[in-house]
Amino acid sequence: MLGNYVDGEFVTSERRFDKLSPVDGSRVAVVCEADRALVDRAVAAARRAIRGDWGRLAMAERAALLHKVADGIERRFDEFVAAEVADTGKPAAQARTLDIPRGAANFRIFADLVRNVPTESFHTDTADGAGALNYAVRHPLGVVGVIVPWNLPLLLMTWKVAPALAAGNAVVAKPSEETPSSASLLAEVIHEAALPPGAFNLLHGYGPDSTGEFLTSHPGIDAITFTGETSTGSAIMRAAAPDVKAVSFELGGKNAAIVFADADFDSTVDGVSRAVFANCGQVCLCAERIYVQRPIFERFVVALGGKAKALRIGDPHAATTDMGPLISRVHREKVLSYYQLAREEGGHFVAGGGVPELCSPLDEGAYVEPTVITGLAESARCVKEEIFGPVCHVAPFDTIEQAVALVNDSRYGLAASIWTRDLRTAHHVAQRLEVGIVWVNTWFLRDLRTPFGGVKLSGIGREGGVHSLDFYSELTNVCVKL
Ligand code: NAD
Ligand code: 6OD
Repeated sequence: MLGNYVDGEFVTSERRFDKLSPVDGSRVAVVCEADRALVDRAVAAARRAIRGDWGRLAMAERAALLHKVADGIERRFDEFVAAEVADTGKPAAQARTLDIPRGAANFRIFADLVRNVPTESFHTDTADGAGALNYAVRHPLGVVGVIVPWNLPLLLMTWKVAPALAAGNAVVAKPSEETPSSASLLAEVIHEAALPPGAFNLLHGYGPDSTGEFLTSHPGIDAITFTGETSTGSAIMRAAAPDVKAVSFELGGKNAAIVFADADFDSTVDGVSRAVFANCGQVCLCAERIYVQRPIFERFVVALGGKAKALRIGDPHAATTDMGPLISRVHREKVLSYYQLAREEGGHFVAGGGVPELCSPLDEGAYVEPTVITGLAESARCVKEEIFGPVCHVAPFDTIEQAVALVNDSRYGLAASIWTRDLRTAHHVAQRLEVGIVWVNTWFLRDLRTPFGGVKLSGIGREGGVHSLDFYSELTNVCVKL
């Protein structure tokens, strides 16, 4: 059974729910749902921690504790991999190379960063000639509510918990109801690292009318950092409004890739295939719109379709598996409804479009076929709306102007990738795209010091490096008359 972690103790609760495996429908865990009273306890414990032992720690002591958390994740690496694979069905190889290493790296980078980021200072002239000195000092925001989704559970939770703690805040975090396991292990590792009670609290539960809503509307929370769907961000913004809580939002996307005719063909097909199908298409940065310059359009479509058909779908523990299931049967219904919609909208299926035939027990899982579609109008819902599955639409373009206009014709603005050998074109186009992140000849290559976030419906604010510290702390300017 997975309990909540409040004030340095693991606590159960009356209400429980089952977490089911997306691989075969079996029960992965029984999870304790935190009710309003437990949310109150967690928030109160966090407040006490800030005023008590946690708040009194020197920055270097805090950073040392966060390094211990990173070490703890690495010590229990295999358990984290098993937890992440059990909850999500993602290939174990991916959990080993991406999700879990990033969990540890997130703690290390922000522990180091917080000790190395200066604050500003200005000398001001005054009439008497003596002048004044201004300098800024950083303070934690207070109690930070962290709400994260299920697609990269440990990576996304630690991406927010680590900088929040590094900046001296106390945290009350809620993972997705779909992915409680690695978050519970993280609570154990934080407990073993001996962070003062209340500095980190973990609550399990759902969103609306459950733990998520109780947390985000709680008057004792000073700020909310959220990753998830845009519509959820909107609901959380409403919950945050009465107390004017600070918010940082990393939301949905309808990301595009632009493939120019001069691109290195084979490596671009590989790169775009990864951008579409990684994690079964369930990365917020995945590309669902591919624009290919006309001279190579037909050849590219055939090659990408071939990549989709060649992906080996199956047991996430098998070394040969490239793609696991979607997160749940409910999510599969959503993705399949878009496949059906694409048919009705006149799309041509180059690859996929249905459910793969798998043997028992995987036939009870949430598997879908990786899918490549062409021929839809730019106004089609499948081209406009985020599907969050292993699917893309490929369309031709002729000129740079046209490509830029197509990519920018979206209510979302998270990420894009550009594939070309001509760096002049790459820079020119990259700077005109209305997105937070552009990759050139690569995808999802991360340097954790860089700004990460989206424009339009894809988010509010930037995290990463100093931008995380800017969100998770307040600056006070001190002006000293000399
Ligand atoms: P979701 O919005 O349904 O849920 C995310 C979290 O919010 C969960 O923990 C959920 O329990 C909680 N929640 C739901 N309703 C709530 C409410 N009213 N109040 C408080 N909490 C609530 O998202 P999801 O389905 O888990 O994740 C997929 C979505 O996340 C996609 O849209 C994807 O693009 C987005 N995403 C964005 C980024 C990014 O960095 N921009 C990263 C990962 C995922
Ligand atoms: O790499 C990151 O820091 C990050 N936040 C990735 C988000 C991926 C979305 O699914």
